[in-house]
Amino acid sequence: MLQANVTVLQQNVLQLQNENSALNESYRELQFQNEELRNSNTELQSNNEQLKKNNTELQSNNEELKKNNNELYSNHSELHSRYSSLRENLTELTVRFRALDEYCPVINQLTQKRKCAVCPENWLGFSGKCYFFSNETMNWNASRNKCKSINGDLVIIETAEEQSFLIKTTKNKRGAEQQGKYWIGLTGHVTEKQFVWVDSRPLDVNSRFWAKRDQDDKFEPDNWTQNNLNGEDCVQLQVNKKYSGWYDAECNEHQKWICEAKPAGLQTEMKGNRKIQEQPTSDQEQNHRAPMKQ
Ligand SMILES: [Ca+2]
Ligand SMILES: [Ca+2]
Repeated sequence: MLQANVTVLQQNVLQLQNENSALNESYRELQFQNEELRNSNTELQSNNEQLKKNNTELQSNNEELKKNNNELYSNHSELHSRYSSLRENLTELTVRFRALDEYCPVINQLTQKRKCAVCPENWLGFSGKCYFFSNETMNWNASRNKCKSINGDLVIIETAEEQSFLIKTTKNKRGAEQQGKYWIGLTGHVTEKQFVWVDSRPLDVNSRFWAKRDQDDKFEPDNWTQNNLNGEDCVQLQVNKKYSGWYDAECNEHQKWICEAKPAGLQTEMKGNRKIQEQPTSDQEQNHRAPMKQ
């Protein structure tokens, strides 16, 4: 009996020993897990600190951006208002610069030196030259002599701009129904084939503005011989209802005339804001060119 109890006790002790071992094992395992959790916790705390720091930084950045945005918006408004004001200045300067070029053209491209034109009373200034439009009528020779007597000569037309200015001015001068006809400084006296300006230069083929006739849409010059067998040796600028430009005509016709002269030189800076007439626009009807009749 005693022996049997000892055996049972021994078995119990063995079992308890096994259980103790298992518990020890579990304890070690729990200690290990506990250690791991502590580490994780430390790490999470550190991450949390970092996130808090980042959040503070982002908030501060956000404030800064808001400030910058407001500043940019205010700069934009200011720039927009300055831009509008500059545009206004540009428009005004463009008008004034046109006047400057017309009355005081650049005479030296290198130094940009300008010379201002001063035209006599009743003469018009354009691009550094002075122009006189007569009200009387005379033949071509007498007209030329009149121009020479006032230190000029019949007009020599060199550019499309000059042609446009003359057309525009004669259009403004003529009555509603009246044709405008003006002698200019071009003749075909020497030979009909070669027109020559009053300064003896031949007509530049790139700068000629012969008219297209209103009645038959054909171009001048035609050296019309029906009225005079000598034909037509003198040239006039005509402003018609449809087309305007140069016509060859009989030199003995009595017509108005246009003189051109150099202005009195005055080297000065332009002062004030002189209001001037607008530059003539390029008007197609003023620029018809025809090959010369050979
Ligand atoms: Ca000229
Ligand atoms: Ca003719």
